[in-house]
Order: sequence, then structure tokens, then C-alpha cells
Amino acid sequence: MLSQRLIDAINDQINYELLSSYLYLSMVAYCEDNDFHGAANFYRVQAKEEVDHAMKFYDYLIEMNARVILKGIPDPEVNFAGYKDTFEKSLAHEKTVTARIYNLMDIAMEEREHATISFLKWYVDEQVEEENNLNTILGKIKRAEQNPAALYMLDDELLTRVYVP
Ligand code: OFO
Repeated sequence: MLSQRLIDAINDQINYELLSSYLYLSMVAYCEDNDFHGAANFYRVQAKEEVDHAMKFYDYLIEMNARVILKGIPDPEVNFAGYKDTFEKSLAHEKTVTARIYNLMDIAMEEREHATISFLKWYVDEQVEEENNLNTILGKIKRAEQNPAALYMLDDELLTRVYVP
């Protein structure tokens, strides 16, 4: 039986994962509007993955006989200052997500909730991958910044990201 504190924290995280999806969908709209089709594809896949992250928590609560409580999602940011800005904001966002996952892990460890500790390990690994991907892309953007052809190639590269359910 999960504590109410843990159930509340997981419900908050379901909301935050859906908020993440909404933010990335907003970036898709911005990128499409500015002809950054590769980045738009990248964020489209990211938005779907965030819904998967939310649903993984959602199903976990159900499996643990706890009640899922959905909450409202605030308006996402809609104005970005360019290609690089979207990736900088994505990385900052993912760092916040990582801190939130660590906080959930801290609660689970404090409560010696071993099933939840085991469940959360997947998210810890996922965050390492997400931050690493964004850091790699940002590094490439910084190197290509003064070279429109290189930026164009990088955007093309991002067209190849596919959603794997
Ligand atoms: Fe769900 O990891 Fe990104 O936000």
C-alpha cells in the first residue's frame, strides 16, 4: 500500500509529464511555423514519449490500487527566440524533470517503498538519456551556429528520429 504522500507526488508527476508533452507540442508548432521541420519532428516524438511517461506512472498507480487524480495543465510557452532557444529550454526543462524524479526517489527511499524504488529506476535512466541527447544536439548547434549549411544538415538529421512506443 503506497502512502498518500507518495500517491500525491506520483499524481503530480503524471501532471508534469503531460505538461512536458504540451510544452514540446508547443515547440512543434513554433518549429513548423519557422520551417525547422527536423526539430519539429524531434519535438513531436518527444511529446509522444512524454505521454508514455505519464501513462507509465498512471498504470503504476492503478497496479498499486491507488487512485489517479488528473489536474489541469497550464498554458505552455509559445514564444521562442530561435532554434537554439528551444533546445536550451528543453534541456532546462529536462533538468527540472530529473530533479523531480530524484525527489520522488528520495520519498520512496525514505519510506523504504522497494517496489516504487525499482519502478523509478527506469525514469532515472531515461533522464540520463534525455539530458544527454539534448546536450549533444546543443553542442552541434553551437558548432554550426555561424554556418547555415551545417545547421540545415543538423535539422535534416533530426528528421530521422522515429517514435518507438
Ligand atoms: Fe518525461 O522526461 Fe522528458 O520531460
